[in-house]
Amino acid sequence: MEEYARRIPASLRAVLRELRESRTLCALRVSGVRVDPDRCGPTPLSWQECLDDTRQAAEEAQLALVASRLGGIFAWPTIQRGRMVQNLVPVESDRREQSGHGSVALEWHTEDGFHQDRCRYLALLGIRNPDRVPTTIGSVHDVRLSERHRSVLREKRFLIRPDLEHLRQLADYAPGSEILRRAHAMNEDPEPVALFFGAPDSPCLRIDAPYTTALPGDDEAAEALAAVVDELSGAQRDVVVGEGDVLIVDNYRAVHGRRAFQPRYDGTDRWLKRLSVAGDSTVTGPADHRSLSRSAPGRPSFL
Ligand SMILES: O=C(O)CCC(=O)C(=O)O
Ligand SMILES: [Fe+2]
Repeated sequence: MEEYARRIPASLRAVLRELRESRTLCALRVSGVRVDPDRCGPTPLSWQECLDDTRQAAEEAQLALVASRLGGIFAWPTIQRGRMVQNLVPVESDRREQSGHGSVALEWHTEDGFHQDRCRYLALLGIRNPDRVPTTIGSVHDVRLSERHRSVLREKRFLIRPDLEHLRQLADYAPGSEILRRAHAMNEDPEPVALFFGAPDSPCLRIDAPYTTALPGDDEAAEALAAVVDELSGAQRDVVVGEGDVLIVDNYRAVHGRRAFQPRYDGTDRWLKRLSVAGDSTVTGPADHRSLSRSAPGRPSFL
């Protein structure tokens, strides 16, 4: 991998370094990845259909190479059977779901916001996107909040429940397992967390709009949550991930989502590849819980 990583153009290595080192940049779109849509085949009708499909290996390798400049790439055993590069395609039976397979508006979120070990960066590659359906992005730097709200957001007065996609895929894949029991516990009895963390003058955030609440009875936290939700909603911008585009989102500094669209389910729909990159734990401080593991290079999967 190192040998191939060195062949990434110097100009691209430089902007990736800038993203890694910057305290204000929150996303980057790179164009010109070589995608051959004919070789890739028609857009699959489900993620299961392409679990073992190798026709997009060249595209996936390019995505992995670019992403690996930012940190260690990893996958969740709970998502798409632990596939390192996941397929995001509209699925007819999921059209109303808040997931990469729905086609209603996907509300903004930090990826896997509920989890301590969520990714630092999320990388998306466009295989095809003929209707130019936008991904949405909102930066924490664009939110204006009172000092009071900022300090409340730094306290462990919020709950973020796991998104249903983790629970659903795990229930299908490992019914009755210990990990499923723990995932349910995170849903039923989540640990209170802070939504803002990191340097006070350049905060990081974790939040997942549909799954985040203030602690019951904590009106001040509820008010701060409503304020940040409002500001992030106002800060959203559209970014189209077209064929051969890679979008990298700093999952500590930005939220993302997707506009609603009209799928056709005929092999011509929007098709993105997704990869997660692990972060530098010094930004968040030591982990205080690790109840749902992920598989990472060099780290055995818990399943
Ligand atoms: O489809 C997109 O543009 C984003 C999907 C997304 O948020 C995700 O899969 O995590
Ligand atoms: Fe997402």
